[in-house]
Amino acid sequence: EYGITKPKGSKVSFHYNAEMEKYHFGEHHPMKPWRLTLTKSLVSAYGMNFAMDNYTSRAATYEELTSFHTDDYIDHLATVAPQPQPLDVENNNPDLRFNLGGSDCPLFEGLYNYCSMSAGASFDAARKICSNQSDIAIAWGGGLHHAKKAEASGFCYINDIVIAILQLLRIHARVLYIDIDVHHGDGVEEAFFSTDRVMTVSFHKYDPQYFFPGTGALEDNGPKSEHNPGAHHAINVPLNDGITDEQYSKLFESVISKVIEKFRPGAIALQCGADSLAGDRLGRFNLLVEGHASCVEFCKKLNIPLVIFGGGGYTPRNVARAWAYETAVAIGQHKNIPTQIPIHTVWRDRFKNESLLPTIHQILGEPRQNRNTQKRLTEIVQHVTEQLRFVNA
Ligand code: ZLV
Ligand code: CA
Ligand code: ZN
Repeated sequence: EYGITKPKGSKVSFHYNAEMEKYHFGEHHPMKPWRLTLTKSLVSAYGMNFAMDNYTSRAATYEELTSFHTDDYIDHLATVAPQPQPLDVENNNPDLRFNLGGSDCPLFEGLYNYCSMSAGASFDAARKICSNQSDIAIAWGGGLHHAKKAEASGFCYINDIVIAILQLLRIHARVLYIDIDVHHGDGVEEAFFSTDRVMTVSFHKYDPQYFFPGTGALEDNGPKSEHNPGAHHAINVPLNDGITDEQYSKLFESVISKVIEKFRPGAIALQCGADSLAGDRLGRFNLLVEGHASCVEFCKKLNIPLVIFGGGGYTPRNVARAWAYETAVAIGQHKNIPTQIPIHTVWRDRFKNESLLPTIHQILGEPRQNRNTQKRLTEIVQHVTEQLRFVNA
């Protein structure tokens, strides 16, 4: 279909397991695992699988999960029984162990299997990069950046990204982590806080009082002690509501090109949370699919081994559009595919006559007022440049 063939360029692998779709966080919870079904079906409808190596990912093993998490947390996660939702929406129920069972991280049927599936795909993706069998490895079911060593947080139970980066570090001296989810990538930042082998860069909406998780200020760049190797290795790009494609992609390119020049990573881990798109149920930005995907395009052009993860994204049809288009970017076909979504059974009713690349007026959900000034964005680039003066790779 559409003349998609094996590319001469990058070798791309796609890591996916349809089992993840069947789990539910609860009726009113914004995280909908079936957005992965929509993504997969759009990718297939365009025939993109013919240009990739497709793997049915497996569940991560106990050993893989405990490469980052503590044994007692994983033991608890594996055995804890689902329970009715507590009424306490403020999430300060004193009975919560490991922050499980509140409204952000509910206990649901099959939770352990869901988490280990997500981590399994990301782990496999990283291994394909390590063995040089892929140049780009895609795991849309991963990207759960808030999970801590012994704690669930913000819809994330297992930090598949940290587990994948630990694999990349077996082969590569330095790994760059980039996070374009609208939320701060706090779990990944914290996990590699004390090492100079991982640099983390998160772009996010920042409002310490009112926007989750409240961390990730411009001045937070790792341990304050100069004797700690992790100092200056956390980069944060705090943004306000309504940032546009043009501002965001320019900012992304200037920050990331400076980071690459200084840090010279052997591999890149890119979290592509789609809640930074316009109209997202939880997000605040005005990005279109093109602006979001320009980050993937930029990373691909660097010709550095790349693992791509999913993450947030709460308006499922927009999530599927972005991740399908970014899969096309990975295989180098985004300029060739028709923007009219192909008629395909799962999509027939949902997407008929809709574009893969909706404008700000067509995208589902309302755009926000842009509260990002050029002055502030320039200050951000300046601060990042100054931090990088301390980095020697
Ligand atoms: O996209 O939640 O604001 C990666 C990711 O980055 C909070 N949680 C917590 C902190 C105190 N609150 C209140 C708890 C609310 C629990 C229910 C919702 C239910 C319906 C609609 C929205 C939410 C919600 N929860 C919106 N924002 C939150 C955040 C967590 C955001 C996690 C983002 C995860 C996958
Ligand atoms: Ca982010
Ligand atoms: Zn998010």
